[in-house]
Amino acid sequence: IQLGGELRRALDEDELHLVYQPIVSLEDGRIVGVESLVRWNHPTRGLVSPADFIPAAERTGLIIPLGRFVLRETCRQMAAWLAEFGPDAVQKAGPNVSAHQLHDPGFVADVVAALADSGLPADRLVLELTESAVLRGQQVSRTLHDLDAMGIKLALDDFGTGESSLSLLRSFPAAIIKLDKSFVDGIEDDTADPVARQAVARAVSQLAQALRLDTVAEGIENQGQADRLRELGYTLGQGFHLARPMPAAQLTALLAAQR
Ligand code: G
Ligand code: G
Ligand code: MN
Ligand code: NA
Repeated sequence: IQLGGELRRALDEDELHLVYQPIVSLEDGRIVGVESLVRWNHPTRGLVSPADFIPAAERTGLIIPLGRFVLRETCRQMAAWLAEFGPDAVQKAGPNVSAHQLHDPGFVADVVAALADSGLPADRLVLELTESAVLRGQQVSRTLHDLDAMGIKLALDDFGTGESSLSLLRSFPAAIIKLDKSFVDGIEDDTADPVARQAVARAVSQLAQALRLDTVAEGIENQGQADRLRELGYTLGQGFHLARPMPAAQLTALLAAQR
């Protein structure tokens, strides 16, 4: 699909908005954080998935203004929740960040500006990075260390699916590991392959504990998975069983209900 050319218009015409998926305590069900996810409400195609337009945005370079919009909107919304519900309600929020953004020399300045304009404290912002986004280059490494020094939390997304998860942890100032959904699928089912997934999930939680990193198990679709992940050392989870991505107003109502 030829979405690249239309993305510029989408940005200019406010066709993009964010939804927020809660990250939930597996112990008491409370919302402790959120991941922000972009949505494109296209005038004729309807809702277009980011899986379809993020690659086009990366090809055309529009990922830079698009990513800036996502970052600014996430900070603005999170600052509003913080003001309304206080620091214990929803503790952190963050978007996904593309490799192209990390390679953009203006990225750190964009983050600084988004925090300053929203008033959001740096330690409330989580940036979700995939291993492939992080792997290469001195410039990226410098960027990551600058962000870490500001107090921003860096999360390694889709953990376990990359080529060098373990060696990356030595050089990357991560605060959070997000266990990929592929290790969560079927983990509640005690037959041969799920047992291997349990071993991986346990190893990742033990590694994270040793390195003093937080963990989030992703893609939890039923209570059996949530229970099993808790047994394997996970205290935080995300997934359709816990809560779907939702508009800001709906999450505001949930936060009001858990107050
Ligand atoms: O939300 P959904 O499951 O449709 O997301 C599909 C993919 O798009 C996921 O890999 C997700 O990380 C990615 N994605 C969603 N929102 C953003 C965004 O704002 N920026 C980037 N770079 N990726 C995003
Ligand atoms: O790649 P990343 O981890 O950023 O992808 C996040 C996307 O995964 C979210 O945008 C969301 O739409 C999707 N997602 C979240 N929870 C679940 C789940 O339980 N099942 C499935 N299939 N997708 C999920
Ligand atoms: Mn993510
Ligand atoms: Na992920």
